[in-house]
Amino acid sequence: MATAVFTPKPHQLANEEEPRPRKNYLNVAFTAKSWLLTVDHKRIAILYLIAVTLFFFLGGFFAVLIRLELLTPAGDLMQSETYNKMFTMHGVMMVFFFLIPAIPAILGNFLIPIMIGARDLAFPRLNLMSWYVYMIGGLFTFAATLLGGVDTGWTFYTPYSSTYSNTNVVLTAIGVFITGFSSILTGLNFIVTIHKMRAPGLTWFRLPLFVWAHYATSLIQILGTPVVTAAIFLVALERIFHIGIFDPALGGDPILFQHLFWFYSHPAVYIMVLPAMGVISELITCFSKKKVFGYHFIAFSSVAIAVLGFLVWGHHMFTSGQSIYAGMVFSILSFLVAIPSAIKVFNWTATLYKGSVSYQAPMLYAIGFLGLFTIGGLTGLFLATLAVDVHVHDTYFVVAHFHYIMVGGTIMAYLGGIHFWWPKMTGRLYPEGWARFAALVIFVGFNLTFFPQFLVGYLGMPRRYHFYPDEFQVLNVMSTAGASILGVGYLIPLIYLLWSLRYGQLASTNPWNATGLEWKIPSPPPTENFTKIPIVTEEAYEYTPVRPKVEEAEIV
Ligand code: HEM
Ligand SMILES: [Cu+2]
Repeated sequence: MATAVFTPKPHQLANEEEPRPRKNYLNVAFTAKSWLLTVDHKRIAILYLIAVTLFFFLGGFFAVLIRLELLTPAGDLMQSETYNKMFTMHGVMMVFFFLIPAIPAILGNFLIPIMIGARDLAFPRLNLMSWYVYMIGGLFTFAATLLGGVDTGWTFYTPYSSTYSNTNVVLTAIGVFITGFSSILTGLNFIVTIHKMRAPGLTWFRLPLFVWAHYATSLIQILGTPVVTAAIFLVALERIFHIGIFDPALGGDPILFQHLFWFYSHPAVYIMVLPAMGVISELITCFSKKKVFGYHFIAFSSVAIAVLGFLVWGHHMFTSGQSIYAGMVFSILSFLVAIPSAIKVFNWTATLYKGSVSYQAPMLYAIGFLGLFTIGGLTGLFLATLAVDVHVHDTYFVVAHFHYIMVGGTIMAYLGGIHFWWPKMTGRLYPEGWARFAALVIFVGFNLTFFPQFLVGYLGMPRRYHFYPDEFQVLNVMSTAGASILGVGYLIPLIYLLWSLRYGQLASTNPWNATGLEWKIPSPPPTENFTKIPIVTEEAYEYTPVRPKVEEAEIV
């Protein structure tokens, strides 16, 4: 099963003949110290991979409990207070400890220096520090979980979070606060690296689109994250010292929190999805063997999203009592932010057109992304429509919308990217048959879980309740069944990827026959990436067109 797809083609044999360098970044040293004090961006990426995977399955564990509770209309599995903690810890783990770091800190860290022909990031020690900061933040939040959890929702809305909740709000807030710095430091590192360390000849418009997407993401990380960290810090301050910031009784304003929170957290949704878009650009071109359609449009749309994303936060507050005129402006601006995303979807689709498309596992994830992200984005427009949002705000319709984008979009791209670069990162091929099977299971499980939530939300089921009227049960049972399939779908790659570390076929330098500097150095790369810094002479994605040659031959 696995071998069929990877039968080396003649041009790959040339690579196979290259002697495998004895020393690479993985086998250069084996001690725990050599890992925990490493400043190699590739090793730091692996540290993130391990930590982020743990948080993903921890967040997933809470999701399982939520879906089990919602199997029946009665709140029979847990108390409502416990249920509130379940969805809060699910959201906090998934957003702050999985979705935000996943692609930038793992794939971005590993690939950006290599893609731009550099030996490391601009500040390698800062990079290691980011990981420690992330881990310390994670430990605080994990401690809050062990000590009984937190129940405010991942949005920490005041005055509940600042005044009334008697759960571990401060500990969780400190965890999220600390982790914010890790994100800011990573963004800073990427921006300086991309500006300063590109190889000779690698102009801005020769950069892989993955790098453009991370550049735009980094802008949001350094401009937006400080705002949410400050807001969460203020919640903690008010709880501890009773300073009146959000509590009206003390002269504060609870809605102020929502402004501060969403000023970051709407752009933050693009921290989660822009890197995913970068991955998709790489996958679609490689598996269509075609130059990307509209390179400049895709590159600039990333930056446009980063800028416009800062102007729409009020669409989360249509029902908060904000002025109707503010609502109208935020509504129009929200429609605008959809345009650059749509441009990307059109360009990816146009790249597929007349490409020689092959359907290996990473491409299956990319195609899944296209469909699911489109549904997520279009339903975002429903929500951006003032009148519609008044009806579906805080219903399962919203839950379905953001899961289509965050799980259907970001996680699909993340898994596609992990499979695509797995041979580069580990030097081993994963079993292709199993990978395709898992991609299919995940796609089916995902849709069965979240599509019914659009319907049940539209019918009026509110989010964040542990019981519901009987008439919603059928749709909820479908959702729980889907979640079980999805859960199995996520476990399969975990198993075969670990298996491949030992038993997988050895990977050649360029198993996908892809362009890009990362495919010109050995798998796995040596610590210094490049023995000689490359000189770049061509545009990105110079795939030799396959079709036209055949046609010419036919004409002759
Ligand atoms: C086409 C672009 C998008 C538009 C117009 C849009 C619009 C909206 C609107 C209006 C809401 C508020 C709904 C409500 O609370 O009543 C919302 C919620 C949400 N959206 Fe989007 N969205 C878009 C893209 C995204 C993306 C890319 C992500 C994530 C990667 C995302 C994640 C979320 C989340 C997490 C929430 C819910 C927050 C909460 O209350 O917990 N959205 N979206
Ligand atoms: Cu938003």
